[in-house]
Amino acid sequence: MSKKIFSGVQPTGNLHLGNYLGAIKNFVELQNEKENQCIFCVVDLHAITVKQDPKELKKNIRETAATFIACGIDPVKSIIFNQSMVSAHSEAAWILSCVSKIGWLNRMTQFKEKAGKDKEKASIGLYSYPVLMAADILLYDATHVPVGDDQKQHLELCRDIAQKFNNDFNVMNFLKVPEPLIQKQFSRIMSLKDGIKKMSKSDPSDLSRINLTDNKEEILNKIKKAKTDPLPLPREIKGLAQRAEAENLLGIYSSLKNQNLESSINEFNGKNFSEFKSKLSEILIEKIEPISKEIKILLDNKEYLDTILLEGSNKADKIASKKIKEIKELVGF
Ligand code: AQP
Repeated sequence: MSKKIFSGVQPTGNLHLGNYLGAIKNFVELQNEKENQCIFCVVDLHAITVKQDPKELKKNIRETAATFIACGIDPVKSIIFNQSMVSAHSEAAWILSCVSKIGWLNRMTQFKEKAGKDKEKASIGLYSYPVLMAADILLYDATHVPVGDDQKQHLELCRDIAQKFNNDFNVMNFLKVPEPLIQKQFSRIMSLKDGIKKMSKSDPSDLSRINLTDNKEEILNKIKKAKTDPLPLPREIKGLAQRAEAENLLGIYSSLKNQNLESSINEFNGKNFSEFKSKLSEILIEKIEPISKEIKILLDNKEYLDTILLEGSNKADKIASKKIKEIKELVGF
């Protein structure tokens, strides 16, 4: 059955291995299933929910588009665009925020994590971020949304918002209730420095993540310095209990190799970390270095990237402006 796929990535800096294994790798697989219609968005409106330097933001928008393409998203098969170019996203976000309940948003754990201790100083945009995300998805009648595990709660909220809008305006199935597509395994890649913290662009330590722009030397250095524990690798899965770093590194290895955790455990059966780390670096270099080289080539061709984004935005706008018109009609505008 054909799926309508929508997903987005924030242009908030270097994309990393977590974005790749948790989301973009899956985008490419979905795109390559013949029947699917895919839309991948550089969510720049989401990016400004925390302060951005305008020059950096512009650079990061192109870099995110370049990363999509370098990872295998084909702008001919899929729509690649940036959110701020399609005004329906902002309009739909406002209308949907008037349908959403404060109590629902109060439960969002990502806001709590990102706002930190001083919630009063966080922007209203950061708080209502999931409503904008719902607008993104619902404008395109997306049936499936591939995301990392950290976005699961936002997807559930999107489903609630769609259902409430349909009920409030008495239009069964007008906003399509989307299904999350979250990989069963390795859907949350953790920091290389702390196995219980998510790998993230905003972590101040560059050693905490493998960037998709890292070269061979950087990958080798980061894996060499990645946190481990004093024990050898386990001989069975249950030996990973309370060993977050070992589990994360074995997860990364398995995901890159497209094999399950058990196969990786059997492969390194009780060996020490140094042997495993050299194999892990090898597969990382094999998979990430070509992406990193391609990103650099694409970034030298800004005009090409701008054309892809412009053409993608025109295609997205055709779909989204039709839907927002219908939404406005239902609301009574
Ligand atoms: N560590 C991760 N493991 C698995 N998936 C991840 N994703 C992000 N980090 C991981 C998935 O990547 C997609 C795009 O994410 P995003 O950049 O839009 O937002 P984010 O989740 O807030 O990513 P970061 O790196 O943590 O950004 P900052 O530091 O700027 O907040 C999503 O599908 C996400 O699930």
